[in-house]
Amino acid sequence: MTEQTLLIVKPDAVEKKLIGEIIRRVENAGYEIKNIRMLTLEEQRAEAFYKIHQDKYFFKPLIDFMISGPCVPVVVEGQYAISGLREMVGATDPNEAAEGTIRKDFATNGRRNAVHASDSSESAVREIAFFFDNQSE
Ligand code: 3AN
Repeated sequence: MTEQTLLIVKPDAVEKKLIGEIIRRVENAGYEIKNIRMLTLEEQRAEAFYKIHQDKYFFKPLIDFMISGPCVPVVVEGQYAISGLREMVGATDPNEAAEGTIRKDFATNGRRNAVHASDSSESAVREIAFFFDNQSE
């Protein structure tokens, strides 16, 4: 089944000049890049994106990190892209991420963890629309 998912190259990975390397891995795995942009999230937009985590202890530092610099949202398409990208990305904490995953190789810790990838088809639809509908910013 062909699916689309949202990958975000987070501010830490942009700062480390890893945009190309991360996208190369995704393309080498057989996926197609369907859309891409670079932006710096405003605080309220970041809070809206991570609304599901608003009561968690890590919410404020997560938001501060996500607005700290530019990020690169990417629409990725391919067979079972949602679960496939989650597998390529690896566990939230790089210490728990499998060998060869993007977070194992590039994340600093559970917050500065290089990338985001949608965790379900509902999230993918919402997150792609969040960054690529009504693109006036
Ligand atoms: P994932 O991105 O692996 O699906 P989520 O959705 O549970 O992780 O969490 C969203 C983001 O919140 C993570 N990518 C990470 O940046 C941050 N986060 C999650 N758990 C923690 C934690 N225990 N400490 C710090 N930041 C966290």
